[in-house]
Amino acid sequence: MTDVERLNHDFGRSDAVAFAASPLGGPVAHLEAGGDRATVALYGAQVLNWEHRGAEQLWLSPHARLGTGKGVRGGIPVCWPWFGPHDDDAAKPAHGFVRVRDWRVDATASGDDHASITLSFATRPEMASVWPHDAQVALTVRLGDGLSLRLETANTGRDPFVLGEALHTYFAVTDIGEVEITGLDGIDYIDKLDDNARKRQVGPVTVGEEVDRIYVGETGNILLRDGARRLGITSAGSRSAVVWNPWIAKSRRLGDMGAPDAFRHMMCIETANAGSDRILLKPGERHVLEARYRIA
Ligand code: TA6
Repeated sequence: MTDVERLNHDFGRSDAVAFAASPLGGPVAHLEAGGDRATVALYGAQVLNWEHRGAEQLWLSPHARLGTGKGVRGGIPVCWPWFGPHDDDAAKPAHGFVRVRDWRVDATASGDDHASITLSFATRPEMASVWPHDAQVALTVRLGDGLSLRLETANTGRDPFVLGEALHTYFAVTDIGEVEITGLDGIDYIDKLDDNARKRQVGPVTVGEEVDRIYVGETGNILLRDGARRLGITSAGSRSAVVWNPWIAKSRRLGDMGAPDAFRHMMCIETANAGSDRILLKPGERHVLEARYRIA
């Protein structure tokens, strides 16, 4: 029995949850509920696609490949157990290491109006050089009345650790010039492009240059407006949200964005525990980060 056959035998749920070998180079789960579809890679537990009423809601690089040991650009990367560059060691991968590891399928579920999958990753002693703590992280992706993600961390060790994390979501947009992000008015943010200066958001966020900001405060109810499209982003277990668009020069430096104007068709709005919103987790404690996306 192949890995995919075994996954379908153990966790498949007719059309609601079906595993397949992705042309991107690894096993994926295809979720279907109420006419909506989503694809979740076991590599990095990364949502790659989310289709609502036939329209793709997420942006994915044309260079996306699974299992390469590099992060997949696009969809919803899981940044864990740190967000951004490592505090002390620049040689360690940005956004933690679980987005470049294979996760285990723990469960699937389905009903008339939903389909879900739960994947998990547990640290092992041989990873101590990368991160010297014992922990388990589980992601549940639920398709139905939108797309929901629940990221639960358990400190299974004997020492406390500080957890940084994010659901680093790349939303597809018609054109960045049409984008307006509301729900952050009056919230302070760290401007990563201005020496981490602390600033206050006035009115909606619009994008006409590279933007890389960590908003900290009441960030639980955000609306992405893309022309006539309204996409609601609600969250729990988080008081920080990252807003990022690489624009022209950074896109060129990244090298895996695809077309030169690809930056005009994506907008990252990330539900996080980042900056001053990182979480101290003591032995035995758990933390849940949740995000829900709904087309208004
Ligand atoms: O979340 C914004 C950010 O931290 C940007 O600074 C940029 O580096 C982006 O993440 C992409 O990071 P990645 O490691 O996926 O290339």
